[in-house]
Amino acid sequence: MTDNNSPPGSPKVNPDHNSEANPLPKDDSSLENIVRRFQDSMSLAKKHKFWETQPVGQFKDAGDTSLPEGPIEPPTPLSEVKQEPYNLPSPYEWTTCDMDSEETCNEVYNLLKNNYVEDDENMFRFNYSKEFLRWALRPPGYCKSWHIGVRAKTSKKLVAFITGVPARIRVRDEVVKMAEINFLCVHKKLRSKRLAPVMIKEVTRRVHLENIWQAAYTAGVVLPTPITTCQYWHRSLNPKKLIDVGFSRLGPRMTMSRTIKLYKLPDQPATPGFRKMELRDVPAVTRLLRNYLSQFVVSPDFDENDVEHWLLPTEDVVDSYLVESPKTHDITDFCSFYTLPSSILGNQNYSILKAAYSYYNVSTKTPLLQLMNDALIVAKKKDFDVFNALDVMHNESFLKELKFGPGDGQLHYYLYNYRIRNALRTSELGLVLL
Ligand code: MYA
Repeated sequence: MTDNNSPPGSPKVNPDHNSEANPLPKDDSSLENIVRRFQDSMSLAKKHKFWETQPVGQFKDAGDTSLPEGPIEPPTPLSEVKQEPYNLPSPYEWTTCDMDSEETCNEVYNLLKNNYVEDDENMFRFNYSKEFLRWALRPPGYCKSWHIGVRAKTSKKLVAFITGVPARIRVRDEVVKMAEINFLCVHKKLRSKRLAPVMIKEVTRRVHLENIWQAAYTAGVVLPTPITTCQYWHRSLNPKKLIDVGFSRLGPRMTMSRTIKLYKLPDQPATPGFRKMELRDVPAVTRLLRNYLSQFVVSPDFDENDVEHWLLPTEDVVDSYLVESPKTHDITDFCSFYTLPSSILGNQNYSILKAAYSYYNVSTKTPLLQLMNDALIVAKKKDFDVFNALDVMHNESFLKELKFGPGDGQLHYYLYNYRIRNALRTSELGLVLL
């Protein structure tokens, strides 16, 4: 299994590491093919020893529209939730990571910096900043007990991590209290020892203790069963560096100077009234965003507190801009991106790739294409090397035209203990996880 979650990745062809998704050969009636199908199905059946035991959509049920949408298992009485933590292998112990502590935050930062998600070719690794981690892990109503670490008992070294934060997620007409699970990481030297299932069970237990029974998460690996599979697209802002570090390649019949010219952007945003979001804008942005997100099948149910936390600009973490009509002073459009650098592994000249990730964007008056071009312009001015976006919401409408190229990163979205009858189109998804 590769460790790829989503890209730090480079926009190259994706090596096929997902045989599960391969279609059957056209003529499937020969004995050879029947035997192969049987073997495949046996290996598939054995494939997910842990996930088979969990209340998630199972591969065998895919396409069975007779199964109802909604919770797969009912909640159990809180008194029946296991009160003690799960057992870890004896050299390890649980720790709750207090992200307010500078020391703990440093330990988490270093564990992830050295062991978290890499692209398939191990050229880049996510390098979430400490400020970003504090922001991502302390939204309104967060639970410290959901920031779970594993230490080696003797050295006290932090060797694994998993987190949850609370969120209200709307699925069609239902707003469901969920945990968003992220930052699952096991030290490279402790891989393939089945630590991850114990960590997932432990975070599940702690979420249950708060009377929450559903979760949302993303991963670069195929597990039972994605609600949708998105693709990352990349827009070069600093093409020379991207080519130098192997993130992208010079196109056929292209020179470096033609490439630089191709990706050049104006110095200033084009839209009159385009400005940075401020605290006073929270009510208007919340209205705009709630109204916009209501059209998607799955989206967060943001209130003003959430918008203040998740979207008010925070230096080097999240940037948000809006369009205030110069005439009416109405807030008509909004765009945002978060900052997630990647370490560049083994390059002589560069150690960090500065990437912006498209977050939530809403257009009512300014065409989305123009709004996103303005987002690219401000990202370029802030010295980002690349602007990444998933093909969620209405993003497909601007990707090609604004010179984004498809990447090799696929991102699968999952719900825990909540069945969706059919997989969604990516454009039906209104949720971006960090
Ligand atoms: S996605 C980011 C994941 N992190 C990385 O990719 C960083 C680099 N990799 C690692 O640190 C390790 O390889 C990890 C696995 C820790 C990923 N999500 O311990 P193992 C299953 C879910 O021997 P290791 C993110 O953070 C695998 O299929 N399951 O493996 C969201 C197998 O199970 P099965 C995963 O490689 C996380 C088992 O683990 C993932 O040493 C959402 C093998 O365990 C994955 N990304 O460690 C978590 N990768 O046999 C789920 C492997 O059945 C949350 N596995 O196939 C669910 C909701 C919980 C809350 C519910 C509340 C109600």
